[in-house]
Amino acid sequence: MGSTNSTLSKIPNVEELMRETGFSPAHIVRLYDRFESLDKEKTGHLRPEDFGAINRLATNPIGDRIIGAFFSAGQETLDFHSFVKILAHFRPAENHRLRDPSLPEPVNSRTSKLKFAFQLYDLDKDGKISRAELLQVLRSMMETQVTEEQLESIADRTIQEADLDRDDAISFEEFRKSLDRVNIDHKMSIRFLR
Ligand SMILES: [Ca+2]
Ligand SMILES: [Ca+2]
Repeated sequence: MGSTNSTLSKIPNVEELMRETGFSPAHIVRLYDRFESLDKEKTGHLRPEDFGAINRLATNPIGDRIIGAFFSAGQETLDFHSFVKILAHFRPAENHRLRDPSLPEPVNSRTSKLKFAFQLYDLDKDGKISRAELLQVLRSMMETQVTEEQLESIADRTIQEADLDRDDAISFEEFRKSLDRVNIDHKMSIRFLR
């Protein structure tokens, strides 16, 4: 294990990483241990298969899509810095902290979290969640507990409630507004950070 400082000293540009992500030294060390345990071949990089070892993802119905979100198009491996930056999306937002407006929006802001969640639904990446996409995600999340008819009615109701411009799809703005009263940290079912 080693002390916090000896682990931190192994990570290049660790100060910058903490500043960018808002993670504490103790957090970074925990994530580093996590990364190392997933990186079985000790290459310093993770591949999508390595995420299969995360039980909560393996059993999450949209686990594959969440894993896909870690890898941008054409990217096959992930280094520690990218790993931490993506996980920073799930760090609870500090709503009341005063922020320097000249700095870029923190990665764990509500907007970033919502964007991350939105792309899990927007399967064809056209910037809108269609009824078919919503149905597909709902189907994979609820599996056998509900009938197809119930699923369709849930999808219809969700779209009706969120679809302000009546184009039968949910844009990012509509998605954001419909979730305004919901705690997004609670909504995101990805808890492998804790
Ligand atoms: Ca779409
Ligand atoms: Ca719409």
